[in-house]
Amino acid sequence: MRQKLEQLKSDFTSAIEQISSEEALEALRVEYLGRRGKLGELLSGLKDLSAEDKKEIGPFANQIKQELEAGFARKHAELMQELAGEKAQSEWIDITAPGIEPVNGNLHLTTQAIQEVVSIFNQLGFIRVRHPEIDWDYYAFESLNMPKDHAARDEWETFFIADGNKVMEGEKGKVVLTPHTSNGQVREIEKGYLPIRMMNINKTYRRQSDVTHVPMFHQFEGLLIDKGVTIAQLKGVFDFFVKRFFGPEREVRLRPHHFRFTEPSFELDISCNLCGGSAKIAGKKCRMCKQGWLELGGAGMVHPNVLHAGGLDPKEYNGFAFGWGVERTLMMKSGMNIDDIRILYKNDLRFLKQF
Ligand code: FA5
Repeated sequence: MRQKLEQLKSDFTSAIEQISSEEALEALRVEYLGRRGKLGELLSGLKDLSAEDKKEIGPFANQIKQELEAGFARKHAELMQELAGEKAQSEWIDITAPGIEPVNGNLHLTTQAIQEVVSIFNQLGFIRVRHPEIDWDYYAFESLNMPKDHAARDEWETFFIADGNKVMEGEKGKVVLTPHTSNGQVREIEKGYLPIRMMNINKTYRRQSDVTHVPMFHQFEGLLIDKGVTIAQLKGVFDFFVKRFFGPEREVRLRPHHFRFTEPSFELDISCNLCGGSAKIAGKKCRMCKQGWLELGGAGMVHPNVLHAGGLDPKEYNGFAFGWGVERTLMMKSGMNIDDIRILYKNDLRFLKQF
């Protein structure tokens, strides 16, 4: 029995040396130490020994068992360590290496300008609203004191929607792509909340395309209606905006003009940022402004007929309104150096990525 046990141990010791995987080790464990393993089989012969032999072989058999178990545990630990070493090699990552930067988009210049305009006018209590971008003739023209067939409408070079009334129910004339955001004026008054400090910003459309015009552009329309509103307040609002948007050095001027929906009316020009107000670049006429100033928008005191159209009594309420082009305004920001408005919508990433 003693010899058999010693033989078993030596077989186990040489077998375990050949083992190189966890699975093979487990198989060896089952073969020797399992319930029906070689050691168990040998020990089942103990019962046939004499009491004296049992006394001697019993502890020896126990010692062999412990040695096999210890050998198994040692090999197991060895294998685990090898495995961890291999993993460390194959799955190594350098956590200090710089990451891969995700491709980031950025807001279009026009959107950035709109956000800035909104935040400046917010400080004066003007709240952004949205009125339709496709609207009836009534709001775009008629309610603004421009009766049907009036010559003033020609200036707006408007796109009309063929059969527009088939898609928009209503009795307010033809359907147009709004040529200006002034369609929001009577719509805002009709809401019935007074006083009004509206900032309507939207896309607008006209049949025009050259260095200072695009067929689709944006306007921001301010409307203030209250009691006892003055032109001085309108000028104050412009000064506030211009200083914040363009900086303190830039010059603006109000020029008398004529709009059917304001009386008196003005246009607002800014000293051209491209030629520095000199009207010349390298001895040639500035192709952006041609005269040192660029028109940014129109303004004036709301015409009594417009107040009437919205259901207000002009003897009680008055106000001012203004509508500026967003693209022109952003182009005139210092340092912009954009000499053709159409570049904004050419989808040229080399240009757009700069902002
Ligand atoms: C108007 O559209 C008036 N509704 C403005 C107004 C509002 C006057 C409220 C009084 C009271 P005007 O047609 O001048 O006015 O256009 C205003 C501004 O929109 C222009 O000064 C210019 O900055 C911009 N704009 C007009 N047409 C285009 C265009 N095709 N492309 C880019 N910007 C344009």
